[in-house]
Amino acid sequence: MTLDQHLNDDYLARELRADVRTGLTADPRWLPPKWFYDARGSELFEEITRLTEYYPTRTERTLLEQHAAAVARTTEAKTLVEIGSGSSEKTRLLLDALVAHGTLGAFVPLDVSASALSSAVTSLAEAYPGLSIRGVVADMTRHLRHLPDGDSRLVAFLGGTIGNLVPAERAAFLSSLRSVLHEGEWLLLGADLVKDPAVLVPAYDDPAGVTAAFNRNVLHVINRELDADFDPAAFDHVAAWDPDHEWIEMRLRSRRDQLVRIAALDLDVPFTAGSELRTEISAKFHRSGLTAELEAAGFTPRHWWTDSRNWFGLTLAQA
Ligand code: AVJ
Repeated sequence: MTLDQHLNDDYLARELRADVRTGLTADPRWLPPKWFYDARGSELFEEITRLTEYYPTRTERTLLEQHAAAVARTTEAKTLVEIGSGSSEKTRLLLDALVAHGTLGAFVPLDVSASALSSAVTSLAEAYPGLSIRGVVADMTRHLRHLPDGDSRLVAFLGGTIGNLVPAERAAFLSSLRSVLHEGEWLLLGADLVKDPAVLVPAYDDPAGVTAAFNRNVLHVINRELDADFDPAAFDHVAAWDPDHEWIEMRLRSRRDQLVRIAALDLDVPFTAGSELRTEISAKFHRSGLTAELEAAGFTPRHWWTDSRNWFGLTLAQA
């Protein structure tokens, strides 16, 4: 078992500085969602996946339970690559099916969070002693070229994380993924589907306040890493459905007029009461739109699975 660090501390630090400067001096203000996931943020996300209101994780898990064997039979993959693997908990369903099918030799989880990845790699190495396991700490939007080459690879991109990319980023991501795959290799994509906002909004604004804490965590990250003085309690958590873009937008809304100092950037950021900072989009899809995006990137969708409520979609596409 190994862990490849493509994101050394220096790279991460520079990237965070650049993102915070760009995002907090833009109008409207924004921050990329990947900065949620320090150790605490990854823990809070795991807690979100257990909330009653947050249906995507358990819906996708049920789909994987039902269809992992078909994925194994169809792909006969020798290597499973998981992008944005986090704790790799649902991955066990795929690993079990591929091991049972007798083809799998290697697992390559890739994630931006070294802490989530190293604990996942440790526990998976114990559970699957016959597999070669190689964790890759990398930013999926930039470092796909660091994916180990292989043949018969299946790339799993689950959890609906594709929805955290805006359309142009999605197109770039899917094309660059296609370009590192050989013809005939596979992508298993999990995507959250458009549904009643009365279901969507509580999934991103739970009464227990776990998602609010997850959202505010990015301010703690900036305070710690960039010597800033955000008062996270001075920001309200906002989750809004945008019907035109068909995405959920998470924001932090300033409760009062305040000036935030980001010492490491020598930057002062004024917030007026009610002004907002966008921290995440979580796009929701229709089958037809996903198919079109996959085809535009050079993939051929081969299978589509959804639950009885049509809440979440799993699609298996071939390069
Ligand atoms: C990382 C894509 C699975 O967008 O639903 C959960 C992150 N943000 N609650 C999502 C998230 C707020 C999540 N994914």
